Amino acid sequence: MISVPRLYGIVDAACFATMEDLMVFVGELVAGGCTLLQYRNKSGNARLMLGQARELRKPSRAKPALSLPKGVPAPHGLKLIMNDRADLCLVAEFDGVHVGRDDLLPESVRGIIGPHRWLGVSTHNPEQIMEADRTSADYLAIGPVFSTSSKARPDPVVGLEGVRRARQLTRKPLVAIGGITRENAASVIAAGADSVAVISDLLLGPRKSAEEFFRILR
Ligand code: TZP
Ligand code: MG
Repeated sequence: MISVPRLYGIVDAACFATMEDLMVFVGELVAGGCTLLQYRNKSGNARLMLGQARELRKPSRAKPALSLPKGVPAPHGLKLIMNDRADLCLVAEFDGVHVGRDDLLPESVRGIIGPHRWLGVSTHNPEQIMEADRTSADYLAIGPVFSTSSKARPDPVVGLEGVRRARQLTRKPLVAIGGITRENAASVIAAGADSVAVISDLLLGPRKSAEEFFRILR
């Protein structure tokens, strides 16, 4: 079973005017203690996604001296998860993939990324949690916990009750997402989530924000 850090930062390309802005944001998050990041780009432009993903992978590109078995990703200080796209995860040498209802099925993704990379699956209700629990997903996401303006056509809000119910239905690491801030994050963890995935509340002062999330969720 994997261990997911309390804060899972989401880097949504739509939030940045330039690649430099995006990279500065990521650098700040890492300085604030973030070790798990998801790259999310809903533009539909695969070339752009791959270019940005490769840039993201660069700073911690150092490979270990020992040779690893085939399919075992090199250990990087920062775990990078690709949203939606298993193919781009492999080409950009990311550490995992996160998929939802409109993407390849979890087992199809597993077939592409192999047994070692992380696979995350979005869920929005008890049926989806039970279904995803039976897959080889390494962690499940539940949400939106609160209302969010960061996602187009979000599913209905599940609230803290939705997190509690999810916790009862799976032993896999549970990542809560949607409208989570430093104000409400402790209540989300108290409801049974292992980690909070955040877009908006990291954008203004990412380093300070990440540090505060870690302090609050210790
Ligand atoms: N999936 C469910 S809610 C959401 C995603 C990608 C957006 C989360 O962003 P924010 O700004 O932290 O509410
Ligand atoms: Mg998706």
